[in-house]
Amino acid sequence: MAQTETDGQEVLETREWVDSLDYVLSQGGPVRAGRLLQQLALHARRAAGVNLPFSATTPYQNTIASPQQAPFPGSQEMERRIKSLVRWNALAMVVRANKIQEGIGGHISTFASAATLYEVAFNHFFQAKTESGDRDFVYFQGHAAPGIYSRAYLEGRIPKEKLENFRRELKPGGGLSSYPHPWLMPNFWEFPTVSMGLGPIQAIYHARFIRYLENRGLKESAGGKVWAFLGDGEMDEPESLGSITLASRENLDNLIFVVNCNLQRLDGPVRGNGKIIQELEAIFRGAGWNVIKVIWGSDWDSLIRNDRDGILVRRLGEISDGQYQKYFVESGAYFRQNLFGTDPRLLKMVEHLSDEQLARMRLGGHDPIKVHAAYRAAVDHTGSPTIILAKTIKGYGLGEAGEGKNITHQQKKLNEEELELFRSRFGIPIPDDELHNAPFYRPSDDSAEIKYMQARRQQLGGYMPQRKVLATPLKAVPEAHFEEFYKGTDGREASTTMVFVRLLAKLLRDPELGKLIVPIIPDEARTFGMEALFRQVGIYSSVGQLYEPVDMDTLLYYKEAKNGQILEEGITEAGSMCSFIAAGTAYANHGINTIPFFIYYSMFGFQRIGDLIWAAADMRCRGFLVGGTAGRTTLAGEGLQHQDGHSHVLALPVPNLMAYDPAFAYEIAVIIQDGIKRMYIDQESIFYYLTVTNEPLHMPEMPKEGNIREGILRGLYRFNTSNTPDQKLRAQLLGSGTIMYEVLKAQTILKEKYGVAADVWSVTSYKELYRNANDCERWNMLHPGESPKMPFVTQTLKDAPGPFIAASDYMKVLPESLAKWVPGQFVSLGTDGFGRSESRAALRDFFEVDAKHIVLATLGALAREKKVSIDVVKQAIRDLGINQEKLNPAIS
Ligand SMILES: Cc1ncc(C[n+]2csc(CCOP(=O)(O)OP(=O)(O)O)c2C)c(N)n1
Ligand SMILES: [Mg+2]
Repeated sequence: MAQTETDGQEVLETREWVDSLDYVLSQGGPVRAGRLLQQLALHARRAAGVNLPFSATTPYQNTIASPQQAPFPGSQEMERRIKSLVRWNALAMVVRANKIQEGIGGHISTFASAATLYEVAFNHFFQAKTESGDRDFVYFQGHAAPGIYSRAYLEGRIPKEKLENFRRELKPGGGLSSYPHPWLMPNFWEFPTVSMGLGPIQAIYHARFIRYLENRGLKESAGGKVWAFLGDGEMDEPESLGSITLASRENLDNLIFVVNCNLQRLDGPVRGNGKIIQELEAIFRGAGWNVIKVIWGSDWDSLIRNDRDGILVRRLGEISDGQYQKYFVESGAYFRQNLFGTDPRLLKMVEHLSDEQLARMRLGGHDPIKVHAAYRAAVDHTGSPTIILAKTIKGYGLGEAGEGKNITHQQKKLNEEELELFRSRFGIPIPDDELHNAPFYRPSDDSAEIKYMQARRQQLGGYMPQRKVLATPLKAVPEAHFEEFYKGTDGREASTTMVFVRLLAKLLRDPELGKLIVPIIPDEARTFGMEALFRQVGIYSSVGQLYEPVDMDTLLYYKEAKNGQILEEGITEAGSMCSFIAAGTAYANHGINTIPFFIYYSMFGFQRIGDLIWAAADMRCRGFLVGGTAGRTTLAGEGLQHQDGHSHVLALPVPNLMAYDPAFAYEIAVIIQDGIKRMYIDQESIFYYLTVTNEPLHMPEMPKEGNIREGILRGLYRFNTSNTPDQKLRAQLLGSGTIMYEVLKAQTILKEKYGVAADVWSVTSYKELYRNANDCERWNMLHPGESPKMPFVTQTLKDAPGPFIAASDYMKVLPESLAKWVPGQFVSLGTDGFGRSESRAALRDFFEVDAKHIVLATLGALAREKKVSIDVVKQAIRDLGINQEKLNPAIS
């Protein structure tokens, strides 16, 4: 009894406070009310040590209360009709594709849940071009592609035939790619997002890169936004969350995440036993983002407004996502009983609603008014990035065919009855007898719907998505920058990293080119001897340098500046790669030919962030990836996790990536010079991977004879010829990277001790040679009877006598990929296996790529050709001090 009395008193007391607050609200507005609450909290703490319980979340209701909503500016009815048309054609595209070709796939339910989120943005927010010439960038969720195509069809940008060939890209006339791929649809898609997690992290770094361009004076600040549309399941990817504090730290109010919280992923609920919206709210609020929850549609407004004691919102917050999912598929009666039935006061709140009305209560993400209000608030918000968490139903509108069901993600077929229901629900004028074909439907150009949507897009500057290359080609880069490197180091020793850094410093000083270069480093500048650049061009910081650097009195102090040029990203290869992509695609997105050089520990490149490199390739990204401290035996001491003997193997799969393993300064100069020309003058959609090492070596002068430049670029040239070519015993040694120097030592030993005259070849790119050889073979296969093409590698080596011995600091498979085109016996030495912490000499002995093993391999090959006796080889093992019983490095 006493309990109830206290309860009653509490209720009364609470009411009085709420009434007072209402009064303050009506007189002073929400800002005043917020201040008052803060003062009350402070007072309570001071007076009686009352601490508010920590809460990372706000109650389970919309962040924007209905009175605060921006008014909806368009025609709701017209936009609903347009949205229905987009829905229908998106669905028809997938259903038809799978009727024609069983198993071709496609997704219906992702877009079905996101249609309102997209349509409101298309009609009111996505700026294709503002008056100031700026624009928005949109990362569309990959699986929503059918909806984006469908809209483009209605806009008259994609013909029906192409729609028909969704996922049939090889059909005559072409089709539409399954997901956003700029490589495949270079005039349409800008950002490949379907590998989940890569969209959000790229969006963050893109938004930051825009600020970088603005702060460096390369771009006018004009208020364009970067939007990323994401799945709630996708937020589990580490890349989705891993860089969110960068966005808040950098105050990126040009960035908006829209997470479609349909509570489901592929197999089932995202958080069946929890609440994904609350979880994400806590994470993003904690990280300093502006969080806008769009949970309930307008149907809920009056219920929530009348929930004076907060019992409804409390109850809504108790229910798990798994249970909410159940409500979506259940009847209104179940909903009433299960959700409201726990408290007679709750039941009373909904007694005026029928079961049917209850079942139809819309969620926030399906209500254009709520979605519009959230976007408006996000666009107007300043000082931090915004995330919108919109609650929706996966497969919305599919009814029995999958709405809200666990199977919905994979649903691609609808029977006639299901099609009929969908058609009727969205009011598409297709007669019953045509329904079974799921025909596309587009009203005529002068229909109200098409006119409305065209007018909206016109108002917003044009269609989206649309990919255009805006930059004009660069002018030729002066030869003078490169000349010093052709001369070699004249007896001094230099590592290829030092050479690269010196060349970079020179390019940075070029009056035209210099400003376009974007050096990107994940906390390894000192490792690569690049600290001189700190002072030369500064480290980018959006706030400048707010402290006195501890090394201020040194020459190479850590200089941060608002117009600093280096992107010193900290320890994030993924983030750095995203900066690389942003800078390497600016020629298209921003019309600026920025040239990124991303310099990193080669081991943490392809192996760690290979999928981002793949996305960069898809995006036609340009620039130079520079794998530093590369090579399994060249990086002394670091051991298993650091020594990279396979990045060149992992570079093989990327079709438009040029991969080079240069040995000498002049090779680096030739490659970079040609790279800039091909990418920024000739406008080729390629990018570069270059390995450089930290072993100080004598850099020779570029040989004068032969077509060395062409050889370097195509992958192979003769570095030197044996000076005793009349010798009976001949061999050809192929070297690359620092192992070239072991090859040169082997050449001397072979000559002096074994009377073998060997030529030395520099292989700068096994990948280029492999690609060229395959290209020739393919052509020959397709053109029988015509004079066959000879691969460059065969052509170059065809007159070279003796066996061929290749040695590199990478896996044996790399040279071996050429074996069948090498005109003679071919032996490959490489560094298969786990690295060790050791000295270079010990490592090269262990991996059998040092001079003595090259000598042994050469003698063995000559013995197989019966040119030397086997006893010579046996004796060599003893003379060279080779341990025959040592462990096999490949498996130990
Ligand atoms: C990196 C990656 N892993 C797995 C997939 C396969 N996949 C495609 S969609 C999907 C579920 C997506 O769920 P969610 O992010 O919630 O998007 P929704 O369709 O619900 O909007 C999965 C696992 C993928 N595309 N990318
Ligand atoms: Mg989902």
